[in-house]
Amino acid sequence: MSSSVIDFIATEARFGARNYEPIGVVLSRGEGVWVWDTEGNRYLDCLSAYSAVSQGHCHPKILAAMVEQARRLTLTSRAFHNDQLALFYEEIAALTGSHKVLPMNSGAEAVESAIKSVRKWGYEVKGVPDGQAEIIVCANNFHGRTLAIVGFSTDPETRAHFGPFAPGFKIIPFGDAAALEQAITPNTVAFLVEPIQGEAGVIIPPAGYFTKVRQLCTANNVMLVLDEIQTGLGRTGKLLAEQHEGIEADVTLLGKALSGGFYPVSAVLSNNDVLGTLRPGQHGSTFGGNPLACAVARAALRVLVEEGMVENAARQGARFLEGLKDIRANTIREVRGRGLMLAVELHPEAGRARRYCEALQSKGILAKDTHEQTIRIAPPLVITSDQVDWALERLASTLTQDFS
Ligand code: IF1
Repeated sequence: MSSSVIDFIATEARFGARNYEPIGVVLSRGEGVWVWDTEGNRYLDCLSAYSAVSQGHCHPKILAAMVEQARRLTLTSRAFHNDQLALFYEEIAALTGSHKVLPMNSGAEAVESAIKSVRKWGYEVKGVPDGQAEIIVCANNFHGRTLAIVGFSTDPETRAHFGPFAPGFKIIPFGDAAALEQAITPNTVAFLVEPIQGEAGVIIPPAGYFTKVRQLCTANNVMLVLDEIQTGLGRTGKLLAEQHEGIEADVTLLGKALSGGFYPVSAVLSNNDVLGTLRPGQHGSTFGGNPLACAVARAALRVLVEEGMVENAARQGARFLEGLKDIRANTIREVRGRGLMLAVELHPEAGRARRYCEALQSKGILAKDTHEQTIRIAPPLVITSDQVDWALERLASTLTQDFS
């Protein structure tokens, strides 16, 4: 390691809150599926900033839209109209088949906004007694880091010593429709769930689960809120993961790839009157819906569609999953994935996943461990067959290494 690398890392450690433990690489440039460190080493990015850079690093068309808009107008606040917001609404509504849009910035803000909206809908439309609204969520969920959200996390690391927490959430197992049926009461306003649990280790629910969930929510007048912040916008090989079961959420949350990684942009989309219950002064955000964010998001959505990234994610995801399944290594317990949201779960005896991620780094691949035993693989959706094969060769040789 050169002194400059040590310097960046040491300075971060000295001044920064130590809420992360990054892999020891300092990145300074990116293009498509590739990133380069300060020493000029190139890596295939198999994390894509947790799926925010789905369109590939520094996509030239998103970059051009951002620069062009930044020169004209960046922020007006919502006290005034701007000439990008209406176009963003129109385009995202048409693409996703939604009726109403609420623009926010981070993913967690979109989740918080959805929680506020479904509660309000519950009181004003469903007729739940004031203060009694219940929202059902799943064990091992990950929806962000704000207080309301960490309050219904089941991960001790995420929750511990951050309380007291907001009441009104009920936790059921993921993938268990009978548990949902039992948990619903007349005061239930929503079921908030990830189509595939990301942080939990890319957990795909049993086939038919979401069809049953949809039926139960409809039958009980409960809003189905799908957190597609990670699974949405092509990551799983469909524009929205809900399409794998042919269902439609009442409320859909998008973030991350909504900006192609240029800028924090998130959105709450609703198919009905949920967002319609918000009146002037009841919710907002200084930066939400600003012209720069809207111009970036419009370009991010446009290239996703125009360049066939969703179809490519399905094709390359299938190739990647096949390739992973073909690796004969006794370190592997299971490989899972849908589209380019993939994971390799290691046997406990194989040692910590982090060691394998560090070994992959030395071979030119950046991937991230989750929960000690799982290596998450989520490259940009622009990856080619040759690049998938290149990654598979390196994964195979790393996974047959013994770190125990
Ligand atoms: C971190 C995981 C990914 C999300 C879903 C909302 C949010 C996220 C389904 C909040 C955010 C992140 C944040 C990142 C780690 C990460 C993650 F490992 F935790 F699960 F992506 F895989 N809903 N996910 O996945 O969005 O407020 O962050 O914009 O470092 O905490 P945000």
